[in-house]
Amino acid sequence: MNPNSTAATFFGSACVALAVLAAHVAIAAEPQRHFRPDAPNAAAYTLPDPLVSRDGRKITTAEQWTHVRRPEVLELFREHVYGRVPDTPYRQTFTVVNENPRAMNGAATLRQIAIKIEADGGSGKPVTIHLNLFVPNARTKPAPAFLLICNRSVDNIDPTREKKSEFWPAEDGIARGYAMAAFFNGDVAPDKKNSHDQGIHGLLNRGTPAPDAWGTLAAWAWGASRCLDYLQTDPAIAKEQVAVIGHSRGGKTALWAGAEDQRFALVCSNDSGCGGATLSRRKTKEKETVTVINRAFPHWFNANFKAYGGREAELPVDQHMLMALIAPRAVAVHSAEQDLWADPRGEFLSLVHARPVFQLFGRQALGESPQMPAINEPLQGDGAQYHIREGKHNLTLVDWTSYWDFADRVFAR
Ligand code: GTR
Repeated sequence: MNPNSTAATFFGSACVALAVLAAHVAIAAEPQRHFRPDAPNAAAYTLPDPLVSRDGRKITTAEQWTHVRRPEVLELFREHVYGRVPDTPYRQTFTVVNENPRAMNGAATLRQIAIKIEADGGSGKPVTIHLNLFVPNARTKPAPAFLLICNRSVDNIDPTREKKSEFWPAEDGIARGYAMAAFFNGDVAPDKKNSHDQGIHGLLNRGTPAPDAWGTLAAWAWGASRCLDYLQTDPAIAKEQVAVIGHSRGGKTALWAGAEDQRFALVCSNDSGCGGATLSRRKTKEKETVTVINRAFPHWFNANFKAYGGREAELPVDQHMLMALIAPRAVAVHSAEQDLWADPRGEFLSLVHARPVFQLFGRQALGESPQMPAINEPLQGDGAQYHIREGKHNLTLVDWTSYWDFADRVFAR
Protein backbone atom coordinates (compact mmCIF):
# COMPACT_ATOMS: atom_id res chain seq x y z
CA MET A 1 0.00 0.00 0.00
CA ASN A 2 1.20 3.47 -0.75
CA PRO A 3 2.67 4.80 2.53
CA ASN A 4 0.81 8.04 1.99
CA SER A 5 -2.52 6.25 1.95
CA THR A 6 -3.99 5.20 5.26
CA ALA A 7 -7.08 3.89 6.90
CA ALA A 8 -8.22 7.47 7.08
CA THR A 9 -8.74 7.42 3.34
CA PHE A 10 -11.10 4.46 3.63
CA PHE A 11 -13.00 6.42 6.20
CA GLY A 12 -12.91 9.27 3.69
CA SER A 13 -14.37 7.05 0.99
CA ALA A 14 -17.12 5.99 3.35
CA CYS A 15 -17.92 9.65 3.94
CA VAL A 16 -18.00 10.19 0.19
CA ALA A 17 -20.41 7.30 -0.21
CA LEU A 18 -22.64 8.62 2.57
CA ALA A 19 -22.54 12.13 1.23
CA VAL A 20 -23.42 10.91 -2.26
CA LEU A 21 -26.33 8.92 -0.89
CA ALA A 22 -27.58 11.83 1.18
CA ALA A 23 -27.29 14.26 -1.71
CA HIS A 24 -29.27 11.93 -3.96
CA VAL A 25 -32.03 11.87 -1.35
CA ALA A 26 -32.06 15.68 -1.28
CA ILE A 27 -32.35 15.83 -5.05
CA ALA A 28 -35.24 13.35 -5.11
CA ALA A 29 -37.14 15.74 -2.85
CA GLU A 30 -36.46 18.66 -5.16
CA PRO A 31 -36.99 17.44 -8.70
CA GLN A 32 -37.13 20.97 -10.10
CA ARG A 33 -33.46 21.30 -9.36
CA HIS A 34 -31.86 19.50 -12.22
CA PHE A 35 -28.37 19.56 -10.73
CA ARG A 36 -26.87 16.10 -10.61
CA PRO A 37 -24.84 16.03 -7.43
CA ASP A 38 -22.57 13.29 -8.65
CA ALA A 39 -21.78 11.88 -12.04
CA PRO A 40 -22.90 8.25 -11.95
CA ASN A 41 -19.61 6.94 -13.25
CA ALA A 42 -17.20 8.47 -10.74
CA ALA A 43 -14.69 5.66 -10.22
CA ALA A 44 -13.39 4.72 -6.78
CA TYR A 45 -10.18 6.40 -5.70
CA THR A 46 -8.00 6.68 -2.62
CA LEU A 47 -6.62 9.99 -1.46
CA PRO A 48 -3.22 10.55 0.13
CA ASP A 49 -3.54 11.31 3.83
CA PRO A 50 -2.52 14.92 4.55
CA LEU A 51 -1.65 13.86 8.09
CA VAL A 52 1.01 11.27 7.34
CA SER A 53 4.48 12.63 6.59
CA ARG A 54 6.64 11.19 3.81
CA ASP A 55 8.57 9.11 6.31
CA GLY A 56 5.34 7.60 7.61
CA ARG A 57 4.96 9.68 10.78
CA LYS A 58 1.44 10.51 11.89
CA ILE A 59 0.90 14.25 12.27
CA THR A 60 -1.21 14.93 15.35
CA THR A 61 -0.59 18.55 16.33
CA ALA A 62 -0.82 21.98 14.72
CA GLU A 63 2.86 22.43 15.49
CA GLN A 64 3.85 19.27 13.61
CA TRP A 65 1.69 20.34 10.70
CA THR A 66 3.22 23.81 10.63
CA HIS A 67 6.84 22.77 10.99
CA VAL A 68 6.99 19.30 9.41
CA ARG A 69 4.13 18.39 7.16
CA ARG A 70 3.05 21.74 5.75
CA PRO A 71 6.51 22.59 4.34
CA GLU A 72 6.67 19.06 2.93
CA VAL A 73 3.28 19.30 1.22
CA LEU A 74 4.11 22.75 -0.14
CA GLU A 75 7.33 21.37 -1.62
CA LEU A 76 5.47 18.42 -3.15
CA PHE A 77 3.08 20.80 -4.92
CA ARG A 78 6.02 22.90 -6.13
CA GLU A 79 7.88 19.87 -7.38
CA HIS A 80 5.04 17.94 -8.99
CA VAL A 81 2.36 20.46 -9.92
CA TYR A 82 2.84 24.24 -10.00
CA GLY A 83 6.60 24.68 -9.98
CA ARG A 84 9.15 26.64 -8.04
CA VAL A 85 9.75 30.38 -8.16
CA PRO A 86 13.38 31.07 -9.14
CA ASP A 87 15.59 32.71 -6.56
CA THR A 88 16.80 35.42 -8.95
CA PRO A 89 17.04 38.67 -6.96
CA TYR A 90 14.77 41.47 -8.13
CA ARG A 91 13.84 45.03 -7.20
CA GLN A 92 10.30 46.30 -6.90
CA THR A 93 8.96 49.87 -6.86
CA PHE A 94 5.45 51.18 -6.29
CA THR A 95 4.33 54.34 -8.10
CA VAL A 96 0.86 55.79 -7.62
CA VAL A 97 0.20 56.93 -11.17
CA ASN A 98 -3.32 58.17 -10.59
CA GLU A 99 -5.37 59.04 -7.54
CA ASN A 100 -8.96 60.23 -7.31
CA PRO A 101 -10.36 60.80 -3.81
CA ARG A 102 -13.90 61.33 -5.20
CA ALA A 103 -14.32 58.22 -7.37
CA MET A 104 -17.69 56.47 -7.62
CA ASN A 105 -19.53 59.72 -6.85
CA GLY A 106 -17.48 60.20 -3.74
CA ALA A 107 -17.99 56.72 -2.33
CA ALA A 108 -14.40 55.63 -2.91
CA THR A 109 -10.84 56.71 -3.43
CA LEU A 110 -9.21 55.30 -6.53
CA ARG A 111 -5.52 54.59 -6.61
CA GLN A 112 -3.77 53.14 -9.63
CA ILE A 113 -0.39 51.74 -8.75
CA ALA A 114 2.38 50.70 -11.11
CA ILE A 115 4.32 47.85 -9.53
CA LYS A 116 7.57 47.67 -11.44
CA ILE A 117 9.79 44.61 -11.16
CA GLU A 118 13.38 44.72 -12.38
CA ALA A 119 16.01 42.05 -12.15
CA ASP A 120 18.87 43.05 -9.87
CA GLY A 121 21.62 44.28 -12.11
CA GLY A 122 19.04 45.65 -14.54
CA SER A 123 19.16 42.98 -17.26
CA GLY A 124 15.99 41.86 -19.03
CA LYS A 125 12.73 43.63 -19.77
CA PRO A 126 11.08 45.00 -16.59
CA VAL A 127 7.59 43.81 -15.76
CA THR A 128 4.94 46.28 -14.62
CA ILE A 129 1.80 45.11 -12.85
CA HIS A 130 -0.99 47.71 -13.00
CA LEU A 131 -2.94 47.47 -9.77
CA ASN A 132 -6.34 49.15 -9.57
CA LEU A 133 -7.56 49.88 -6.07
CA PHE A 134 -10.78 51.41 -4.79
CA VAL A 135 -10.97 52.10 -1.06
CA PRO A 136 -14.28 52.94 0.63
CA ASN A 137 -14.35 56.54 1.87
CA ALA A 138 -16.97 55.72 4.51
CA ARG A 139 -14.67 53.96 6.96
CA THR A 140 -13.42 54.61 10.46
CA LYS A 141 -10.42 52.31 10.21
CA PRO A 142 -8.36 50.53 7.55
CA ALA A 143 -10.59 48.51 5.22
CA PRO A 144 -10.40 44.78 4.53
CA ALA A 145 -9.67 44.13 0.87
CA PHE A 146 -10.40 41.70 -1.98
CA LEU A 147 -7.69 41.26 -4.59
CA LEU A 148 -8.99 39.85 -7.89
CA ILE A 149 -6.64 37.99 -10.21
CA CYS A 150 -8.33 39.01 -13.47
CA ASN A 151 -7.96 36.39 -16.18
CA ARG A 152 -10.40 38.09 -18.52
CA SER A 153 -9.94 41.31 -20.50
CA VAL A 154 -8.88 44.48 -18.69
CA ASP A 155 -12.31 45.96 -19.47
CA ASN A 156 -13.55 43.86 -16.56
CA ILE A 157 -11.42 45.83 -14.11
CA ASP A 158 -11.92 49.27 -15.65
CA PRO A 159 -10.67 51.93 -13.20
CA THR A 160 -12.73 54.65 -14.95
CA ARG A 161 -15.92 52.63 -14.29
CA GLU A 162 -17.23 53.49 -17.74
CA LYS A 163 -17.36 49.75 -18.28
CA LYS A 164 -18.86 47.70 -15.50
CA SER A 165 -19.07 43.96 -15.14
CA GLU A 166 -20.21 41.45 -12.55
CA PHE A 167 -16.78 39.92 -12.81
CA TRP A 168 -15.51 42.78 -10.64
CA PRO A 169 -18.50 44.57 -9.10
CA ALA A 170 -16.35 47.22 -7.46
CA GLU A 171 -19.24 49.54 -6.53
CA ASP A 172 -21.01 46.75 -4.65
CA GLY A 173 -17.82 45.80 -2.82
CA ILE A 174 -17.32 49.41 -1.77
CA ALA A 175 -20.93 49.54 -0.52
CA ARG A 176 -20.15 46.48 1.63
CA GLY A 177 -17.13 48.26 3.12
CA TYR A 178 -14.47 46.28 1.25
CA ALA A 179 -11.56 47.77 -0.64
CA MET A 180 -11.59 46.34 -4.15
CA ALA A 181 -8.27 45.66 -5.83
CA ALA A 182 -7.58 43.94 -9.14
CA PHE A 183 -4.78 43.26 -11.60
CA PHE A 184 -4.66 41.66 -15.05
CA ASN A 185 -2.81 38.34 -15.03
CA GLY A 186 -1.31 39.09 -18.46
CA ASP A 187 0.71 41.91 -16.89
CA VAL A 188 2.71 39.24 -15.09
CA ALA A 189 2.96 36.52 -17.72
CA PRO A 190 1.15 35.88 -21.01
CA ASP A 191 -1.38 33.07 -21.06
CA LYS A 192 0.28 31.12 -23.85
CA LYS A 193 2.37 28.07 -24.54
CA ASN A 194 6.16 28.27 -24.80
CA SER A 195 6.28 31.64 -23.06
CA HIS A 196 9.03 30.86 -20.55
CA ASP A 197 11.11 33.67 -22.09
CA GLN A 198 8.34 36.26 -21.69
CA GLY A 199 6.87 38.37 -18.89
CA ILE A 200 8.15 37.57 -15.43
CA HIS A 201 9.51 34.24 -16.67
CA GLY A 202 11.64 36.07 -19.21
CA LEU A 203 12.87 38.46 -16.55
CA LEU A 204 13.68 36.04 -13.74
CA ASN A 205 14.36 32.66 -15.41
CA ARG A 206 17.99 31.77 -15.91
CA GLY A 207 18.75 29.17 -18.58
CA THR A 208 16.41 26.41 -19.72
CA PRO A 209 13.60 25.89 -17.20
CA ALA A 210 14.04 22.84 -14.96
CA PRO A 211 11.24 20.22 -14.82
CA ASP A 212 10.12 21.79 -11.54
CA ALA A 213 10.39 25.42 -12.71
CA TRP A 214 7.34 27.62 -12.22
CA GLY A 215 4.53 27.46 -14.71
CA THR A 216 2.23 30.33 -15.60
CA LEU A 217 -0.25 29.76 -12.74
CA ALA A 218 2.65 30.06 -10.28
CA ALA A 219 3.81 33.24 -12.02
CA TRP A 220 0.36 34.81 -11.70
CA ALA A 221 0.20 33.75 -8.05
CA TRP A 222 3.58 35.40 -7.51
CA GLY A 223 2.12 38.55 -9.11
CA ALA A 224 -0.76 38.47 -6.61
CA SER A 225 1.82 38.48 -3.83
CA ARG A 226 3.52 41.54 -5.30
CA CYS A 227 0.13 43.29 -5.24
CA LEU A 228 -0.21 42.23 -1.62
CA ASP A 229 3.25 43.72 -0.94
CA TYR A 230 1.80 47.05 -2.07
CA LEU A 231 -1.51 46.65 -0.25
CA GLN A 232 0.33 46.03 2.99
CA THR A 233 2.03 49.42 2.65
CA ASP A 234 -1.23 51.31 2.05
CA PRO A 235 -2.50 52.77 5.34
CA ALA A 236 -6.11 52.59 4.10
CA ILE A 237 -5.93 48.77 3.97
CA ALA A 238 -6.23 46.38 6.91
CA LYS A 239 -3.15 44.38 6.01
CA GLU A 240 -4.15 41.31 8.00
CA GLN A 241 -7.48 41.21 6.16
CA VAL A 242 -6.69 40.76 2.50
CA ALA A 243 -8.58 38.12 0.52
CA VAL A 244 -7.37 36.79 -2.82
CA ILE A 245 -10.00 35.74 -5.35
CA GLY A 246 -9.95 34.27 -8.83
CA HIS A 247 -12.22 32.57 -11.35
CA SER A 248 -11.39 29.41 -13.28
CA ARG A 249 -7.69 29.60 -14.20
CA GLY A 250 -7.64 32.63 -11.90
CA GLY A 251 -9.24 30.46 -9.19
CA LYS A 252 -6.51 27.84 -9.52
CA THR A 253 -4.07 30.73 -9.19
CA ALA A 254 -5.81 32.16 -6.11
CA LEU A 255 -5.55 28.81 -4.33
CA TRP A 256 -1.87 28.47 -5.14
CA ALA A 257 -1.26 32.10 -4.11
CA GLY A 258 -2.93 31.36 -0.77
CA ALA A 259 -0.78 28.26 -0.33
CA GLU A 260 2.49 30.03 -1.16
CA ASP A 261 1.74 33.27 0.68
CA GLN A 262 0.32 32.96 4.16
CA ARG A 263 -0.30 36.70 4.37
CA PHE A 264 -3.56 36.14 2.45
CA ALA A 265 -6.18 35.83 5.19
CA LEU A 266 -8.95 34.44 2.98
CA VAL A 267 -8.73 32.53 -0.29
CA CYS A 268 -11.69 32.50 -2.69
CA SER A 269 -11.80 29.94 -5.47
CA ASN A 270 -14.48 30.33 -8.13
CA ASP A 271 -15.15 27.45 -10.54
CA SER A 272 -11.45 26.60 -10.41
CA GLY A 273 -11.87 22.92 -11.34
CA CYS A 274 -8.95 20.75 -12.45
CA GLY A 275 -5.63 21.94 -11.02
CA GLY A 276 -7.70 24.09 -8.65
CA ALA A 277 -10.26 22.96 -6.12
CA THR A 278 -11.35 19.66 -7.60
CA LEU A 279 -9.70 16.35 -6.76
CA SER A 280 -7.41 15.11 -9.54
CA ARG A 281 -8.04 11.46 -8.68
CA ARG A 282 -11.81 11.82 -8.99
CA LYS A 283 -12.88 11.13 -12.53
CA THR A 284 -16.23 11.59 -14.22
CA LYS A 285 -17.01 11.60 -17.87
CA GLU A 286 -17.90 15.32 -17.81
CA LYS A 287 -14.94 16.81 -16.01
CA GLU A 288 -11.56 18.05 -17.18
CA THR A 289 -8.73 15.63 -16.44
CA VAL A 290 -5.02 16.04 -15.80
CA THR A 291 -4.32 14.63 -19.28
CA VAL A 292 -6.63 17.10 -20.97
CA ILE A 293 -5.48 20.16 -19.05
CA ASN A 294 -1.81 19.35 -19.68
CA ARG A 295 -2.50 19.00 -23.36
CA ALA A 296 -4.53 22.21 -23.69
CA PHE A 297 -2.56 24.38 -21.26
CA PRO A 298 0.92 22.88 -20.86
CA HIS A 299 2.33 26.21 -19.70
CA TRP A 300 0.09 26.44 -16.61
CA PHE A 301 1.91 23.78 -14.62
CA ASN A 302 5.52 22.61 -14.40
CA ALA A 303 6.98 19.97 -16.70
CA ASN A 304 6.86 17.26 -14.01
CA PHE A 305 3.05 17.47 -13.86
CA LYS A 306 2.83 16.14 -17.43
CA ALA A 307 3.78 12.68 -16.16
CA TYR A 308 0.56 12.40 -14.13
CA GLY A 309 -2.00 12.39 -16.94
CA GLY A 310 -3.78 9.04 -16.50
CA ARG A 311 -1.50 8.31 -13.52
CA GLU A 312 -3.16 10.57 -10.96
CA ALA A 313 -2.96 7.85 -8.31
CA GLU A 314 0.81 8.28 -8.37
CA LEU A 315 0.68 11.97 -7.48
CA PRO A 316 2.05 12.39 -3.95
CA VAL A 317 -0.64 15.04 -3.36
CA ASP A 318 -4.22 15.74 -4.31
CA GLN A 319 -6.10 19.01 -4.21
CA HIS A 320 -7.59 18.54 -0.72
CA MET A 321 -4.01 19.06 0.41
CA LEU A 322 -3.96 22.40 -1.39
CA MET A 323 -7.00 23.40 0.70
CA ALA A 324 -5.16 22.13 3.76
CA LEU A 325 -2.22 24.43 3.02
CA ILE A 326 -4.58 27.35 3.58
CA ALA A 327 -5.49 26.25 7.12
CA PRO A 328 -5.99 27.74 9.63
CA ARG A 329 -6.82 30.71 7.39
CA ALA A 330 -10.17 30.79 5.65
CA VAL A 331 -11.09 29.32 2.28
CA ALA A 332 -14.26 29.67 0.20
CA VAL A 333 -14.90 27.31 -2.71
CA HIS A 334 -17.66 28.19 -5.16
CA SER A 335 -19.02 26.12 -8.02
CA ALA A 336 -21.75 26.55 -10.63
CA GLU A 337 -24.52 24.04 -11.21
CA GLN A 338 -23.95 23.64 -14.94
CA ASP A 339 -20.17 23.71 -14.73
CA LEU A 340 -19.57 19.97 -14.72
CA TRP A 341 -16.24 20.56 -16.49
CA ALA A 342 -15.00 22.00 -13.17
CA ASP A 343 -16.67 19.16 -11.21
CA PRO A 344 -18.65 20.85 -8.41
CA ARG A 345 -18.79 17.73 -6.27
CA GLY A 346 -15.05 17.21 -6.54
CA GLU A 347 -14.55 20.83 -5.47
CA PHE A 348 -16.78 20.26 -2.47
CA LEU A 349 -15.03 17.01 -1.53
CA SER A 350 -11.63 18.68 -1.53
CA LEU A 351 -12.81 20.93 1.27
CA VAL A 352 -14.40 18.01 3.09
CA HIS A 353 -11.13 16.06 3.04
CA ALA A 354 -9.07 19.05 4.21
CA ARG A 355 -10.94 19.10 7.50
CA PRO A 356 -8.48 16.99 9.54
CA VAL A 357 -5.87 19.70 9.04
CA PHE A 358 -8.25 22.50 10.05
CA GLN A 359 -9.15 20.45 13.11
CA LEU A 360 -5.54 20.52 14.30
CA PHE A 361 -6.12 24.25 14.72
CA GLY A 362 -9.46 23.77 16.44
CA ARG A 363 -11.43 24.73 13.33
CA GLN A 364 -14.29 22.66 12.03
CA ALA A 365 -14.09 23.57 8.30
CA LEU A 366 -17.40 22.35 6.81
CA GLY A 367 -18.16 20.17 9.85
CA GLU A 368 -18.41 16.45 10.28
CA SER A 369 -19.72 14.49 7.25
CA PRO A 370 -21.30 17.53 5.60
CA GLN A 371 -23.78 17.07 2.77
CA MET A 372 -23.34 18.98 -0.40
CA PRO A 373 -25.65 21.97 0.01
CA ALA A 374 -28.57 22.74 -2.25
CA ILE A 375 -28.19 25.20 -5.11
CA ASN A 376 -27.85 28.83 -3.94
CA GLU A 377 -27.62 27.86 -0.28
CA PRO A 378 -24.05 28.51 0.85
CA LEU A 379 -22.70 26.18 3.49
CA GLN A 380 -20.79 28.46 5.85
CA GLY A 381 -18.52 26.55 8.18
CA ASP A 382 -15.70 27.41 10.54
CA GLY A 383 -12.82 28.58 8.34
CA ALA A 384 -14.41 27.16 5.19
CA GLN A 385 -17.38 27.88 2.93
CA TYR A 386 -18.82 25.97 0.01
CA HIS A 387 -21.39 27.44 -2.35
CA ILE A 388 -22.96 26.11 -5.53
CA ARG A 389 -24.81 28.70 -7.56
CA GLU A 390 -27.29 28.05 -10.34
CA GLY A 391 -26.06 28.74 -13.84
CA LYS A 392 -22.91 28.49 -15.82
CA HIS A 393 -19.17 28.89 -15.50
CA ASN A 394 -18.77 32.55 -14.49
CA LEU A 395 -18.00 34.89 -11.63
CA THR A 396 -21.19 36.74 -10.78
CA LEU A 397 -22.61 39.14 -8.22
CA VAL A 398 -24.24 36.15 -6.51
CA ASP A 399 -20.78 34.68 -5.95
CA TRP A 400 -19.29 37.96 -4.77
CA THR A 401 -22.17 38.56 -2.36
CA SER A 402 -21.61 35.18 -0.80
CA TYR A 403 -17.84 35.75 -0.56
CA TRP A 404 -18.50 39.07 1.19
CA ASP A 405 -20.99 37.42 3.56
CA PHE A 406 -18.37 34.84 4.48
CA ALA A 407 -15.66 37.50 4.78
CA ASP A 408 -17.89 39.47 7.18
CA ARG A 409 -17.79 36.43 9.40
CA VAL A 410 -14.10 35.65 8.93
CA PHE A 411 -13.11 39.23 9.67
CA ALA A 412 -15.73 39.55 12.47
CA ARG A 413 -17.33 42.60 10.90
C1 GTR B 1 -10.90 26.07 -19.61
C2 GTR B 1 -9.99 25.16 -18.86
C3 GTR B 1 -10.34 25.21 -17.41
C4 GTR B 1 -10.57 26.63 -16.91
C5 GTR B 1 -11.15 27.56 -17.94
C6 GTR B 1 -11.00 29.06 -17.67
O1 GTR B 1 -10.76 26.01 -20.97
O2 GTR B 1 -10.13 23.88 -19.36
O3 GTR B 1 -9.37 24.53 -16.67
O4 GTR B 1 -9.44 27.16 -16.34
O5 GTR B 1 -10.62 27.38 -19.18
O6 GTR B 1 -10.00 29.53 -17.15
O7 GTR B 1 -11.92 29.78 -18.02
